[in-house]
Amino acid sequence: MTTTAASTRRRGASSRTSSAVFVSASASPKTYHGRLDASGKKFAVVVARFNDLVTKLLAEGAVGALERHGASPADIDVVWVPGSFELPVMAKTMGNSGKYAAIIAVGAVVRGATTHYEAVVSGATSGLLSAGLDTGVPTIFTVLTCDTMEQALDRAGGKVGNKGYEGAVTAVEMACLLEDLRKEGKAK
Ligand code: INI
Repeated sequence: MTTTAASTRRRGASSRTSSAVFVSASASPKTYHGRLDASGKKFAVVVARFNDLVTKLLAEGAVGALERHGASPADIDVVWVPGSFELPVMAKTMGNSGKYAAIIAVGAVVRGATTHYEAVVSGATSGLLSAGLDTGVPTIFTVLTCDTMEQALDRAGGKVGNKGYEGAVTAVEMACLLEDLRKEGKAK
């Protein structure tokens, strides 16, 4: 059988001619997905005490998710700070310790409860983003921003689930993904 560039292309194999390079269609990108294996890794749950009716439930959800995915209780540190505004500095300094695979920042800012809702929300949001970027440690944003306490409770184990649990699963996924990429020298 005669092999032409066209027939080679149809079969998906590589072929080089003077005028064109055909890349093998059988080559596929290497794809990474974060495993959900928290075993052997250390995690920090940094929790705001403000609105602790809500944040206590979120923190319990986060710890439950970490343990459920294999983390040892001894490898989980839960650190309480006064309010959501204080989450970033704690997340950043703990992240810089190099001990943690990920940090889950937990808070609840309720609009009705404050005159400086926007200030607290924007401080926590940009501060936690910077903490993660500066330390390179996944810093998970689990700060509820709600209009009412009822909405917050709905997200802390109520009818909308537990965002603390979800945040911890995100932390495990990111920690595993970075671990795998670092093993191959593809992330620092
Ligand atoms: N902190 C919160 O975590 N949630 C809130 O709803 C809130 N309100 O309503 O004000 C709040 N304020 C405290 C703030 O986070 C700081 O602790 C405080 O401003 C001292 O820096």
